[in-house]
Amino acid sequence: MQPFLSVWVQFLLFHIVLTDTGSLLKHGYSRIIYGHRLDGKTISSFAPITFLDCVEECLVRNRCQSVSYFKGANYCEIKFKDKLTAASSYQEQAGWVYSEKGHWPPELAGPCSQSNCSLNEKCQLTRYSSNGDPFHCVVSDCGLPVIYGINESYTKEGDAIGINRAMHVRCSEQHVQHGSGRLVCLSNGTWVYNIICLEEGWKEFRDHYYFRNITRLNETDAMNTCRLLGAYLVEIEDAEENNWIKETLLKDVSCPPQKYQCTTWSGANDTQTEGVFLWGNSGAKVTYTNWDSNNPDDNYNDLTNADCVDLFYTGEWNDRPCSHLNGFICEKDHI
Ligand SMILES: [Ca+2]
Ligand SMILES: [Ca+2]
Ligand SMILES: [Ca+2]
Repeated sequence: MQPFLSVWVQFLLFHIVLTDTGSLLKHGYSRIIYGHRLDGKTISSFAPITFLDCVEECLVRNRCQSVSYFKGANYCEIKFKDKLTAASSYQEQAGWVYSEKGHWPPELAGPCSQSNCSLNEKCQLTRYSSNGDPFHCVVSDCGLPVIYGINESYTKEGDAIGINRAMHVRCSEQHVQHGSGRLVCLSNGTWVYNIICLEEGWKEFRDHYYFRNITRLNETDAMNTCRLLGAYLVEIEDAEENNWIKETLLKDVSCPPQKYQCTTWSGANDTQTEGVFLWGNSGAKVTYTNWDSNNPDDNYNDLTNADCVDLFYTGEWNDRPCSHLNGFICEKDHI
């Protein structure tokens, strides 16, 4: 009697779940919007694929919000936005259907409805599992690229943020663009890109860009200001770089004979270990130095530690308390 009962219960359960999903499926179908598409905002696209499989591709990704499907070509685009979060991209387009993830039963994704994959991952069913897990998570997209100075609204047909897909970006109006603007999403989920956006006034030397800011800030605020510009406090690797900085960026700075009064922050400090100077952004040990003959002295009016490094207009280096207010030089790597 027992086995029979068990089979019967299973049958009943299966029937209930199926019927329930069936009615929810109807709910999903009833809320499809015909003749509409969300333009752009694509994670990935698939063809040929059935509409229901398209919805499933969306359901197994945390980031997916909606799908746009072109019936004529069985072409599916899964999107990281929907018509509420990207209203201006929601358009009338003949032959397309628009549907939102929330209108479909999560169970349509099978065991993946129970997954806790990250935002940039998708859930995949495991066929031959050694540890019994019915699914696993794999990287699915690179997320939206974070690049200083780009125009967020620019997109190109076919752009997508999924693995092995490409995006095209432009710099915003206030910036000068270097590079093609093409970005490719690598299989490890990171972007490799060919663009750098700079304000007027940045100068190029050996594949790096530099800008001298005359606002006087303490070292921490100077570093943070450089970071807001997608850059870092200058790191000087050799005599050529030091010399170029002196002749190009410091040439208008002069206050003889009081050279201590018009110094400029570099990115070096010995905050961690006295006497061991590191570059603040990369963490690399300072190898090339161009100390002034009386420095470093770790001394400032006999009062405080001098743990940050600034530059005299002569190009020579001095150690100073990091709280001192100085102009500063930001450096940015090339593409
Ligand atoms: Ca450098
Ligand atoms: Ca020191
Ligand atoms: Ca000093």
